[in-house]
Amino acid sequence: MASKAAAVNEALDLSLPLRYPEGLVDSMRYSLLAGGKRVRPVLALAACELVGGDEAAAVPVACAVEMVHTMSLIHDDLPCMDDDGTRRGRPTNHVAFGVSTALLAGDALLALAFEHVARGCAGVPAARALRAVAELGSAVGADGLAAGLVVDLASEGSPVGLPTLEYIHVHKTARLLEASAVCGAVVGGGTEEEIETIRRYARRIGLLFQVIDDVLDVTCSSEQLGKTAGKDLEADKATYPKLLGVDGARAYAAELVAGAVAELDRFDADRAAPLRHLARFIANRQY
Ligand code: GRG
Repeated sequence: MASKAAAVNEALDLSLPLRYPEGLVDSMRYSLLAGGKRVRPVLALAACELVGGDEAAAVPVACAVEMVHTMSLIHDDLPCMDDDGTRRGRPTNHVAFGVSTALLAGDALLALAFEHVARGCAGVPAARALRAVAELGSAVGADGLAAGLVVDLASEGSPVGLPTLEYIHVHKTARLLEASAVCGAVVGGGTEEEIETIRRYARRIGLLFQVIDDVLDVTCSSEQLGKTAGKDLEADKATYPKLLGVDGARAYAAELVAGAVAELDRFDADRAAPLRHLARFIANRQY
């Protein structure tokens, strides 16, 4: 995982050289290269290898999912959204560069993601590259991130039950993790059955990711999480620990990780080891 994340960091750096207009590109690089766990790109690379593909074929989609993720973080932190001052332990993009530049940096990263897949997948059969583009688009738009955030914002301050909470997290968080794995498997040449199995695995770890995020929000300090002090309390937001209790949320997380790992049983055990490990990494992460 560490070596995959290092390869992704290098590819991301190369994907966006500093150029005119420096103000915009600097702001894009500031957030894109700010660290982060690189879970989504690692998922894309590991899924590609799981279906027998060459890791190099998945590097463009791995970079693209991180670009989309970075865009979503920049936009999510804006004053009109979550209004966060800190991200990954440093000032948020709009604090460092101003709101207009941050908005445009997010937009430009979203566009770059698709451009990067279209240009970088030259060695991949066109039908596979097109399918990856469609998968990624669907994960970001009105059936994905944007939908999840709209429902999230609309439900602030009103009581939210488990089905709405699940809708929010499937769309805001799990869809992009799912698309990351599916795009990796698609460009790697997976069969339909393999792609759908990987989709089910990724959907579970996507939800797991959010359940753990919610648990960490109540069990870790804001400093440990690199968040603005006080923001993590967000009294009016529904979370899994609030609806299920911390122990209930942990039990749900255990169920999700077991289900995700079970999906991998149909694959060669050695090849599936990175994705098994990734599921456990997400379940056990402390930040
Ligand atoms: C503009 C079309 C369009 C969509 C964007 C802003 C937005 C709509 C959605 C918000 C999505 C969002 C920020 C969800 C939270 C996902 C999440 C759990 C983020 C934290 O991910 P980590 O822990 O972060 O992987 P690092 O820093 O490690 O990369």
